[in-house]
Amino acid sequence: MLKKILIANRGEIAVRIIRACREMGIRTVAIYSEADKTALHTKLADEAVCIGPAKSTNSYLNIKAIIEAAYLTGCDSIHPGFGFLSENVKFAKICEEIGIKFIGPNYKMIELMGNKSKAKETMKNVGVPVVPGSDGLISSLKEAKEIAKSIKYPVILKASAGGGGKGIRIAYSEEELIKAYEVVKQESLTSFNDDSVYIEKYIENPRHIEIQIMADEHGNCVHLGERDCSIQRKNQKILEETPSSIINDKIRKKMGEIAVNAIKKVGYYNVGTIEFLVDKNRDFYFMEMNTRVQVEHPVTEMVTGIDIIKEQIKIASGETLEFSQKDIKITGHSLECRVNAENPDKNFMPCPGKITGLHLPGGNGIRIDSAIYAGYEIPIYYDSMIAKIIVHGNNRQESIEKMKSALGEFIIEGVDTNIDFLYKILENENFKTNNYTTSFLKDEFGI
Ligand code: MV4
Repeated sequence: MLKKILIANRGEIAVRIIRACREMGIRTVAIYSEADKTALHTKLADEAVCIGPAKSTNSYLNIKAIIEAAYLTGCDSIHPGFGFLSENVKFAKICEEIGIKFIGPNYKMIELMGNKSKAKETMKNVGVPVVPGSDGLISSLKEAKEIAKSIKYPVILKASAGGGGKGIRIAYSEEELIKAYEVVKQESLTSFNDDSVYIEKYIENPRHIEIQIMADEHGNCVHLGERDCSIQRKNQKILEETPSSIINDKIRKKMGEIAVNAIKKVGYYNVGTIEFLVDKNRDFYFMEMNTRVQVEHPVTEMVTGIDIIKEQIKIASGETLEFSQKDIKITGHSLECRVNAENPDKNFMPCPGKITGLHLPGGNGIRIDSAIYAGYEIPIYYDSMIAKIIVHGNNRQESIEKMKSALGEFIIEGVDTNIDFLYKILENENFKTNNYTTSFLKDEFGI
């Protein structure tokens, strides 16, 4: 079993990992920037090392400083959390080269799945349904036009180095395709120094359904059901739930089996998420694979009873999975809402500042993952998410009631938040009747 883990992250996920380690009797080392001297993760860890100034590129993205901190404190492993260096190939590779265990997949898997076109090709070759489109990258506008003609408009152009909504453009006609092609290539070159692009049939108003997988380093793999993450604003998830009401047991079994089979065939290990687009006919297609633990992992924990962070650590310790697919049972329904320090009335402008008053909700089946406390100064340098409310009920209706109760009880003074906006989503008729797609916020709230 790993003995001392450096958590190469901050905020609620760093606290979440420290708590899991504490329960497992594993010592923890936090890293913090100068802006996080008073942060909760810095206080909760057994040791804490300041690794640089506030700016992420000089701290939480500073590979050299983080590796040095791990080395100097005698850590045998590093947990990257999500964001920051969690999908950084160079970081994972250096960990392997110097013998510090990266708690996640092999760096080659991170590299493969980070190349969206190669990821799609790989998944197709191991039996995962993919959206019709180009066979790999497109080399010219001429080729894009020909493929668009055969798959019919609308089409979507995607940067291979993109992901999570960056470097994509939709075209409803050849005229729009000509413009979109140039824009995506230029944008991708600027953002990722790589202008490789591929093209797909555009699926109108899909649902975003993702499958949580977990594999040990001995070839065993299970899936932990799906998460519906369709409620997003500018490709930022706001609310996630499981199970998804548009997925019946037959589709769930098929998606899970396809995902597990693919993972086994590519030789992936640790946790990962395979994202699918589900169209109105309930057909599903591979979208992307995330090679890290996700923000929304707690909803899966609530319905399966499996601690995903602990399992990551056990897998990285070389342990074999203690359960097989038949042991995985989905019980009840879970919802997560992301509470952000932002002002929805000012185009969701981030709103950092000092928390002058705080009361966190509680109750049966109500969990708060956060790193805030009364008097805490939310720094301006990082992500605006300050807490996740996760609820677990016997069914979707009860989960919605619990979430509304928790949102109503959540008191935070000194900063603006999106709590009232989240409440409006839960009261929305189309949300309540599960009649929503990825265009929900645009259709219902015009954003
Ligand atoms: C798509 C799509 C429709 N058809 N691909 C968004 C970011 C990245 N995950 C890929 N995305 C999409 N790819 C095809 N062929 C629609 C989206 C999309 C989306 C997908 C899931 C959740 C939210 C979204 C918001 C905008 C676009």
